[in-house]
Amino acid sequence: MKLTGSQIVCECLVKEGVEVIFGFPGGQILPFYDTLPQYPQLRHILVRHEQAAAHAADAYARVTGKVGVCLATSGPGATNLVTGIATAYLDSVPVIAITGQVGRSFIGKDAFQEIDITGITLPITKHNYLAMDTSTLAQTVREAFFVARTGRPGPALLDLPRDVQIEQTDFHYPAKVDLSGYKPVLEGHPAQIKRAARLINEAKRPVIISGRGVNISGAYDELKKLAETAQIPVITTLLGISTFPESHVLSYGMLGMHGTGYANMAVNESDLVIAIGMRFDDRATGKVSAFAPKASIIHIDIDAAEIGKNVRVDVPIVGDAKVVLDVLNRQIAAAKRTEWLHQLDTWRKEHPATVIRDCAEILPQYVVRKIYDITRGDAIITTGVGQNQMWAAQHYWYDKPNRFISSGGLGTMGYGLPAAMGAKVGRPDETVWCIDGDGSFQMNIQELATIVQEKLAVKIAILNNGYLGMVRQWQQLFYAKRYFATPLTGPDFVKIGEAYGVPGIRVMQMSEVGPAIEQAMAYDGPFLIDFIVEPEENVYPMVVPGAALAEFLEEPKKQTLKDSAKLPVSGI
Ligand SMILES: Cc1ncc(C[n+]2csc(CCOP(=O)(O)OP(=O)(O)O)c2C)c(N)n1
Ligand SMILES: [Mg+2]
Repeated sequence: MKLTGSQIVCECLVKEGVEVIFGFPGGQILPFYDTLPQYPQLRHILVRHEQAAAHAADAYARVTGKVGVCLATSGPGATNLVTGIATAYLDSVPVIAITGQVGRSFIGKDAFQEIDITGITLPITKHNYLAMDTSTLAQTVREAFFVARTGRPGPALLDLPRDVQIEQTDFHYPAKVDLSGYKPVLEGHPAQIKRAARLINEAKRPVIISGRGVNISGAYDELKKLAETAQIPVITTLLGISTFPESHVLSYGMLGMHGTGYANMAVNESDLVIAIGMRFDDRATGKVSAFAPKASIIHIDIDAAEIGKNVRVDVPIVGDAKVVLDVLNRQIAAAKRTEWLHQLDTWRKEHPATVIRDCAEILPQYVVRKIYDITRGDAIITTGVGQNQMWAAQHYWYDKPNRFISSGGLGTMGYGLPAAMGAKVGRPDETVWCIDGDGSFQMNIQELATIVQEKLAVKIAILNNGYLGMVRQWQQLFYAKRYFATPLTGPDFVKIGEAYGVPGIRVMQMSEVGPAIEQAMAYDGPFLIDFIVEPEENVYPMVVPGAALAEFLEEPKKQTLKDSAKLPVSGI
């Protein structure tokens, strides 16, 4: 059967199980766009900026576990994808980016809208391809998907010259992919697993640090089994949030720069760190030389390159978290560890993380808490970057798997809104809230149009502090309060929403917070709330850059307990 290059790509997408493509057209990808209507099973969602296509595909992939696909034209279309591809790369998200390229005979001639996108994205893709040969195109697409989704997932880019999209050739869907030199290892080494089990069984003060790898591999039950059998406290990284129920008695919240005091103290005092699917990012470790000084470290990760990269590791186990934990759990003895858990509970009482002080102004933490209350902890939360992101991490309690969708590694402002779009497309029956900053929201505000056109009922909470708040916080703490280039005006967000067709309200009183969230939930469609919050509120606790985890700063003002009756018995 002879097909065009465009048809071959579409056939392959269908065979790979793709249902949605987030994209934006242009000249060099037009033959492919002209072919898409022949494949109605491939839903195309027209974004308003290619960056949003990449973020939406990324969030779609995070919530579904499938590969997300984004599509752009050559030149500026392709370069607009770059931030989104980098975001997916740093958070290990399987995304396929398809870009148009100038015709093969024009490559290297600085043709109109020609850019070397494979060169540009080489360091931010797991692999990328310039498809110069139509006869091997099907193999290339199959390979790109295989690379993106297997092992440690990540983005792959496929650059399609215009004439390759048009050229006809025989189509054979390759039966399998066999890449010499790329053989992801799923099963951990039995001897190392045995060593790990012995260390765990002997440990007096063990902690588990759970990362996004647990979400990717779906190792929730296995993690819970390990924690419960051996009575080990579970601490998560930022992207490990939602890998272990936060109302569980063994959950001690997040570690790192804005982690709970007790999580950071536990890591500092522990004699064994069991790190699962996490990569010892500097925001998680604090000062590396002072990280877990009394502990042996077991590191379970699917990517061998992560072992020993940032911290010394005593027992490396390269493999998939679910597979490795399943084997490990069979060698774990039941234990009590009452004393150690009691110690953590004492630290939790001394350094509570759930308190929200009384304040005349609306506190952003309170907004997040109310969203938690009203959604009963059941929503998928996407975030911007900055204080809003940290409050969404700290004050919403994630009991169900994979509900926290945020740009961790790259810290990409502008992620929240397109990510909410992608999440809602991937999980249409779930409630999706985008908790955003006024700065972050303005970075991809144009996607309100996509949300309306596609009828995506996402709920938006802007924590409007009139600042690039996290940067202002650093200026306050480390630059003698010189607030340069951080005070920020915005448009009237409610009017902007209305102009796009998204109803919304502004909230300026504490008493209106709950009713506004209820109103958003009751509305059958997208809804925006502009919360005018205390402008100079800070995120605490905070481990300042370069400090050890145990040296965290706490909220200096006197705290009183608000809504204490609603606090879970345990949890962050
Ligand atoms: C694209 C991008 N540019 C700059 C930054 C640096 N940065 C980190 S947080 C932040 C402030 C974010 O402001 P806002 O979205 O209003 O959130 P807030 O901290 O006020 O909650 C900035 C500028 C970034 N993370 N991403
Ligand atoms: Mg702000």
